[in-house]
Amino acid sequence: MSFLPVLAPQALCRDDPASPALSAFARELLAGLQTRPRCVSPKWFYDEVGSLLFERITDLPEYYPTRTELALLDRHAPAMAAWIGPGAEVVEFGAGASVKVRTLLQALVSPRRYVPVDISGEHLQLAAENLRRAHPGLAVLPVAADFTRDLRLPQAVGPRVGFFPGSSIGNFDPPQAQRLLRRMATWLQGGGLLIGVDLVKDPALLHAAYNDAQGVTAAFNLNLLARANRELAADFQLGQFAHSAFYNAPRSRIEMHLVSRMQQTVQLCGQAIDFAEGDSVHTESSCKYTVESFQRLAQAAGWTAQAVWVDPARWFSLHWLVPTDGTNLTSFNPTSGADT
Ligand code: AVI
Repeated sequence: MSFLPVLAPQALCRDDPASPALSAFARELLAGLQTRPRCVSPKWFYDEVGSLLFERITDLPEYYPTRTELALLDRHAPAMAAWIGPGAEVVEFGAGASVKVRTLLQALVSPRRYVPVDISGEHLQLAAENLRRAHPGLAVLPVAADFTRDLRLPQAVGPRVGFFPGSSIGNFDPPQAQRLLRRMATWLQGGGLLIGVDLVKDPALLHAAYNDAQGVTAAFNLNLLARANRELAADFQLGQFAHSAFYNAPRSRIEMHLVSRMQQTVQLCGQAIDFAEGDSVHTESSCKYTVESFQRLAQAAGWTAQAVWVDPARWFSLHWLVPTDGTNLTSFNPTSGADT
């Protein structure tokens, strides 16, 4: 189901929150609920249930990013492939079901290998098998890893190109995003990066995208608490928390929160966590950029924008970035710089 070891809940939840026996999820959730303002990383949304809920979000009429980005890929994949060049090794960060990369792989000239990286190992193996069937000649080497922490990639077999679609970069605040982009430059060994970035737009459209009529986004947000109940034997009453998503204009970001509907105490890993009515847990930020503000961020992280593709409504963008220092794909050396 997830990357967590299969252990009884009590083994994951000893009384001491610093205990190494606590799962990473338990440790981070406890720490996030004990700090002020309360805050938990959105990466914990994506257990099996959360990943399925996210797939449903991408099909919602209000959630424009996925279909807009797919349309951009469909339309401009040949131009993207021309920038990337032949014989590339494509490393996808947070690959999930590896859907978007298919259009890109089809357009690329003789891609050498596809390396999907994802936190969820099981999801990854399944997606890799599907992709091998769709591209019989392509080597597919999945890497199960939390790239927000560390990443060890196999030795490169061709010029490395990063693919980071979906505007997942928006789920990091700008300083974190800058750090992540810097680390990607190291992992890509002088290769380029094709990255999807959601754009600033009418707040009403943004509000609708994160407050859909069917309540799928609310279920996705609340699944964080449901996951704690399933995996950590916590006793969150889901009906006692409300999904809240709003556009924070000064920070150009959608914020998602879980808000306590009443005063209550929740048991989590031997700790009693108190909530007053209206107390909120910040579960996700989704930062929106202009083309220029994203290019500035990328530049501060050592990347230069060489090309950008934007849909006619200017809702979403895909950027082709190369390292500013000039060591890009043409200087690829297959014997240097591999991590393993
Ligand atoms: C994965 N990420 C880019 C999505 C977003 O839009 O920030 C996650 C999401 N959260 C609510 N709906 C979708």
